[in-house]
Amino acid sequence: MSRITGLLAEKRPLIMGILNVTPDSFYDGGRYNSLSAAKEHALQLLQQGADIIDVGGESTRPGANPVPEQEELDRVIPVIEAIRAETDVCISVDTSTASVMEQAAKADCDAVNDVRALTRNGAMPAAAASGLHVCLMHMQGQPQTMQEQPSYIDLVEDIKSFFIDRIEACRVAGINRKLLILDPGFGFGKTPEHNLMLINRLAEFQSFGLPLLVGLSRKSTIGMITGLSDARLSGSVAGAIVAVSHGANIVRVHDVAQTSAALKVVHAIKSERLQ
Ligand code: 8Y4
Repeated sequence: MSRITGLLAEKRPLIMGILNVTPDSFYDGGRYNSLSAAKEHALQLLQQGADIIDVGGESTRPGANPVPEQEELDRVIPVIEAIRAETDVCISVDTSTASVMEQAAKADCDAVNDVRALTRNGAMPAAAASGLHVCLMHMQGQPQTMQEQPSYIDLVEDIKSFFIDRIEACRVAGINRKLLILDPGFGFGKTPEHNLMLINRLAEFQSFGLPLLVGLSRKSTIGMITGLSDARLSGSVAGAIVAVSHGANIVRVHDVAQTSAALKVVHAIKSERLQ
């Protein structure tokens, strides 16, 4: 059994801790010190209760520029190798790039987290050959333009149709359905109202019988509600609690310690045990 399948079988919400290795974070992919800083950050996330470390070298913020392939490899692969040399923790690689998926699999990564749902050139066969888990995220449009004019006939039904198409494409490529994870893509080509509806109606995506992942940590919709202050942390934790209550199996977060404590309480209440 894969590490991720084993964790999902525990029937508790899992925490995916975000490890950014972009130049706007502390790690620039070049120097030893920054590699060791990235590794230390990963170990800190693990100690705070992360079940999965999500290593990403491409910024997908609205308006961000594409990253050259070699630069993405240089940022991400040494960090995955360094984490794996220290621990058995689950690692996902936040990438849409085929060669990054291939090299990450060689470095004993566990999952591909692709905001483009394996639509880039070569990504589908690379993910299939890797044998890794795949998170298929929904995005309307492209990162550069996705927030210009988001529009849906029916938000949930449109995203479900997208999942049907991508699950079928994975089947055709030879990816075992048991490896798939679905994510409605909070903040990716959606208005704030769309984002709130996604969390409110998250349980409708349980019809696929696949694990659900949601990432709302520190995103602008949360900030618009709470104000751009410390309150964004509480707002993100509140969102994670509701997402889990509505069926999320994995939450992707920056603030692992706080989210972990909150979700432990949620789980204790649901099971009426202190754990
Ligand atoms: C502050 C910090 C404000 C970060 C916004 C952000 C998701 C994801 C991202 C997600 C999955 C982000 C890579 C956007 N979001 N992967 N990745 N699901 N599966 N923005 O929601 O964190 S990056």
